[in-house]
Parts: sequence; structure tokens; C-alpha cells
Amino acid sequence: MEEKNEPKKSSNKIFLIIGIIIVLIGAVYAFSLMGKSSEKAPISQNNPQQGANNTNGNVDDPNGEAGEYVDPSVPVVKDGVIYSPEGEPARNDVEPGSSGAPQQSAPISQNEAPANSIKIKMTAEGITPGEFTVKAGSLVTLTVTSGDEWTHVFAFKDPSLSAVAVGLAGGETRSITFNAPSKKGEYEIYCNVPGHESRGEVSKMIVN
Ligand SMILES: [Cu+2]
Repeated sequence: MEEKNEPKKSSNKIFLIIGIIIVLIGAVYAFSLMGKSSEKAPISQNNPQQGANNTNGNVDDPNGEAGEYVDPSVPVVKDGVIYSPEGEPARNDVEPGSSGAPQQSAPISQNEAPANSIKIKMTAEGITPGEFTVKAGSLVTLTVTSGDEWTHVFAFKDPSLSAVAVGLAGGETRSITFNAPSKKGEYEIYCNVPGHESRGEVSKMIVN
């Protein structure tokens, strides 16, 4: 009888050991899962922080402040007067592109031409239109296009309009906004690239 009981006892011990091992493996597995979930927590906490940083960036965006020359080529107009990047009424008789001058725009496509702008095309064949008329002192926007593959520079002869100039790479379009002279008369326009005026790249602005 004793001999028969001994194998039973030993088989019970084996089941007990296997049971303990299974419980231990289960416990280790459970702890490893808890470890992973606690690792995930900081990652999910970072996302809202990143969102908050983005929101702060937008609040600090200076584009929201009215009246500031954020982009020098975007004209600032107050009461019909064009302002320079210096924050003063732009001067037509200074160096083109200087901080006191009306600024030419970045390159635009021809269908982005500002509303009511005067469209001017410069090619080796000449400048069209051959003349145009503006009102003295009025706000004028010119949209100037290089109608061929060549560089052209739109400029006035009269030193009182030295700042009103537009430089164009081949095929490029840019605009410039300025106040027309208060003095009535005809103001000659030419292409300020050597050899271009003499081959007929001229026009004129009539101020009345
Ligand atoms: Cu030219």
C-alpha cells in the first residue's frame, strides 16, 4: 500500500511545482505588461504639450499686428499714402529698394496682379502701353512683366521718381505701389538695361 502511495505523492509535488512555475511566469508577464503601460504614459503626456507649444507659436505670430511691414514687398497704405518699411510715407526720390522707398513686390503670376493696377509689358520689342495717365498724387500700382526671356528694369528718367523702379528676370512679373507726383506733366519711362532704351524700350506716364 505504501509503495502505491509514493508515486501519487511525487506526482502531486510535480503538479505543485508546475503550478508555481505557471503562476510565476504569469506574474512576470503581468509585471512586464504594467511596465509597458507605464512607459506609454509619458509619451501620451507629451502630445498635449506639443499642441500647447504650437498654440503659443501662433499667439506670438507678428502677422496679426495691423499696420506693420511684416513683408517689405507687401504695400502698407494709410489714407491713400504708401508707406515705406521705415514706417514713414515712402519717398519717390531715393535709391530704389532702399528702406525709405516704395518696394517692388516679390515675383507674382500675371493673374495675381493687384486689382486696378496698370499692366505694363517689357520686351525687346518695346514697352506697352506706350503711355498711360494717372492723377496727380493718387495711389498708383504698376504690374510690370518681362514678356520675353530677358532681364528688364523699369525706371523713370526724372530723378524725382528714382525710387519707382522694378527689376525683372526673364518672364517675371512684379508690382509696385507709389504715390504719383503732385506735379503734372509727362514722365519718361525707359528700360535701364544697357542697350534696351536705344532699341526702343520706352514709355511715358502722364500726370494730370
Ligand atoms: Cu529691357
